[in-house]
Amino acid sequence: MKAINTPLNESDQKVSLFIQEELKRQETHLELIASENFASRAVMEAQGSVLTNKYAEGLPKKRYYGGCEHIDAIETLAIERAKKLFNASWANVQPHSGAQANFAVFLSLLKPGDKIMGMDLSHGGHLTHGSPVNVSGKWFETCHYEVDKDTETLDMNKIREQALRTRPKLIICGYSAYPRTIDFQAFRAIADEVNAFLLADIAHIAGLVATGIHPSPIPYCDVVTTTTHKTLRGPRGGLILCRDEDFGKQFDKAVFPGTQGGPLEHVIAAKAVAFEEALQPQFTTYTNQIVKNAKALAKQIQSRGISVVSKGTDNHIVLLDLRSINMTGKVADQLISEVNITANKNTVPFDPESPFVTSGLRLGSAALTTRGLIESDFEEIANIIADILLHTDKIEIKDKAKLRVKNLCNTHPLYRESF
Ligand code: DSN
Repeated sequence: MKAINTPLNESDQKVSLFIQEELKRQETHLELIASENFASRAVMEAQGSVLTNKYAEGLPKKRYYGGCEHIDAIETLAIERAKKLFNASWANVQPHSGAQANFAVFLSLLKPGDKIMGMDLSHGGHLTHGSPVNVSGKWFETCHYEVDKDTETLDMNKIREQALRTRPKLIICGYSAYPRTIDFQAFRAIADEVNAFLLADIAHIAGLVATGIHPSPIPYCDVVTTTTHKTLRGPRGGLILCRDEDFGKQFDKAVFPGTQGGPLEHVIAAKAVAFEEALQPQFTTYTNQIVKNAKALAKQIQSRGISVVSKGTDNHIVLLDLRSINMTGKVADQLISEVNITANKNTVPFDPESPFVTSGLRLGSAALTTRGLIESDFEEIANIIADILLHTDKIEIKDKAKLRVKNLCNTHPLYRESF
């Protein structure tokens, strides 16, 4: 048999084994990382297809290589589905990631030294929104807004005052660890007042936006970026959307040749599949359940005496403030991982700890909702986490927690057939 026809488990047993081990890990652990989800077999099949072989710089019908007729059909389908899903006039489906999507927007709208204003990373913002360690913080002047100390939510009056004082050229809204609804219309009013562009990065809430569970930024923002793999449940990748086609053409150029080379057409095909899945009524049922589950988790964990940032959630994120039980995020992360629950330590607003230690634990409900868990299951998860964090020295509680996790995993199988 020629090497090109040899299946992975014969041609490279090491890689094949590691993939099988990772599948087992995903099946036997409770996945609460707020930015993760489980893509469908159809999405993964498209992503693992022969499309990976094809170079297709440019856009459908405007390529630099021959042989793009099928690629063009696929990318056009992805673009049309993305526009329909988000009610946008224009879409670019080529960004390799959310960070790449944001970088292309910056290239298009800004010059080095211009000022951008985004949420502070430790309050829930993102590295690409002006962090000093990211190109967005190195090439642009930055100023950051924070959440209000008492409510731990956005205070639009304070953000307006800051924008009037600092006069940014670009305002960024949309976050990585903010559990509450974002008022895009209020951001638009501020951007208009200071003559700034407005970017919404909806990487986390894209699935909720697509289904109307969270208000859409499209009518209010100059441009919207997102990833496709979080609540949207597609392949790992990025997407740029806007309502002005002429503006969109600028973003096209900023993606290629501005910041990227050959598009990942196998990923674009998988995005097309995921967008079609998200257009189905069952996906709205799914995203509704995501929020119901997060609310159940937040309520139950608070009833056990563990504080939650902003005292609840409107989306898929529940951010525990562990100062309420004198614990760091680093310790909590370790404790829950010992009973096969996966999440991540995270700063909370006004965190006294470093980003490596933190005072918070970020939980998300999207992935386990895909596995079919409902509110009562999330209450059980809240109780398992509380038992573990409140009784760190009791080995019998830990042993029992592992069994409770195993039971939830067994009763909600992930992929029903092996790969
Ligand atoms: N890493 C993603 C998250 O966890 O929110 C954002 O880039």
